[in-house]
Amino acid sequence: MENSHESSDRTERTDTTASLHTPGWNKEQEEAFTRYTGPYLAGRVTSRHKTAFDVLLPQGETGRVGASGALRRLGKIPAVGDFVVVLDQPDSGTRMIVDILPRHGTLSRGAPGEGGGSQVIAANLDTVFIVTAAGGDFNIRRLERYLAVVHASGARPVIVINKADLTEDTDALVEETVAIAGDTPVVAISAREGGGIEELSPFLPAGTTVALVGSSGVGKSTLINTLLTTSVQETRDVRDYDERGRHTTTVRQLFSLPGGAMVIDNPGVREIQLGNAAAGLEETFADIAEFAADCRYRDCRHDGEPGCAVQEAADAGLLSEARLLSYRRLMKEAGFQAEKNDIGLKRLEKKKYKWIGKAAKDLNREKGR
Ligand SMILES: Nc1nc2c(ncn2[C@@H]2O[C@H](COP(=O)(O)OP(=O)(O)OP(=O)(O)O)[C@@H](O)[C@H]2O)c(=O)[nH]1
Ligand SMILES: [Mg+2]
Ligand SMILES: [Zn+2]
Repeated sequence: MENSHESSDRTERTDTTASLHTPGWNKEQEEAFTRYTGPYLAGRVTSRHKTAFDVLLPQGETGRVGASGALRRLGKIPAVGDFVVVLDQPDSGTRMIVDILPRHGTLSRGAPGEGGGSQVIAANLDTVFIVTAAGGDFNIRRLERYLAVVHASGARPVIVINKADLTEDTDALVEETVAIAGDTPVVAISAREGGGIEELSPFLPAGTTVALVGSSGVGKSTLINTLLTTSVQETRDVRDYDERGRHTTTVRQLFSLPGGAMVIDNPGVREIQLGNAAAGLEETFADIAEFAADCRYRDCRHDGEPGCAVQEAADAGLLSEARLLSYRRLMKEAGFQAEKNDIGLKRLEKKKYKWIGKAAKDLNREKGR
């Protein structure tokens, strides 16, 4: 009896400090949160819906809450993985996100469509599993593109080759991948059968957040189910993809693993847009950057300039021609998107005012405009 009394006492004490123990957050976020005294909770966005967000709250409870008007007026949209400040006033029934705590490891992509700009896919990532599969999906050039995007995010990439059970020669795929991966670890697994899964555990210590990205049908949700040791995410036979071209996972979602790591399942994408990944290209093509140190011109684009050491390396067989082509293509695309993003930003500014709608007009009138 006494024991149970003690433990309920402890639970109560935990209540008041619980907001300081949001799993996965860092010092910077914790510090930013200390500015909030009063009826505020720190939480983490696990899923985003049309107008509301699922937020994991300190007691392990998940609440569906909206974002405050002030936050929306600032154009701040919480993303999955974000640590947020929730105003919680049970008396008045108010519960809403009022702030987004500082982000790190943010995965973005160039927004589709004419607007440009970049979209935050997921925030506060330590690691990103770039998932591909033996068979039709496996493509070195696509992996380079993913590497560029992930390197630009600040999170650490890991290449996961799934469906190892489908091929006799996993080693060859791994070897081919390692050749372009630089320092990025490459792991071959079979998510469905569980083969090689334990090799992922060094990347999943308690408190880390990992996002899974990759084409539709490579087995991201299957891997999450295996890691969760229960089937939470719906998966579907690959043959259905070809016939209907639909994706199984449609909502981005964060899950807590039994070991204390958190994983984010993403809907498969056809081709990831580079967005502002120019910075990530340097790291992805570190071998080219090394050769480039000997180019005659400092701003050499390694595209036919005289005295280009990169071209010389390719001619000498030290660098594959296909990889050089891939580099050029991605560089051009990144440059193009950077331009597009500039235009997009201006448009976004205008759009933002449209969103604010009447409120903005009122505000402008007040300002005497
Ligand atoms: N042979 C084999 N099949 C697998 C493996 N992992 C997943 N699959 C199958 O691949 C199909 C697609 O798996 P999903 O997990 O739904 O793929 P996904 O990447 O989540 O797809 P989206 O949600 O559309 O992005 C399913 O039929 C899985 O059973 C594996 O290791 N080996
Ligand atoms: Mg899925
Ligand atoms: Zn050059």
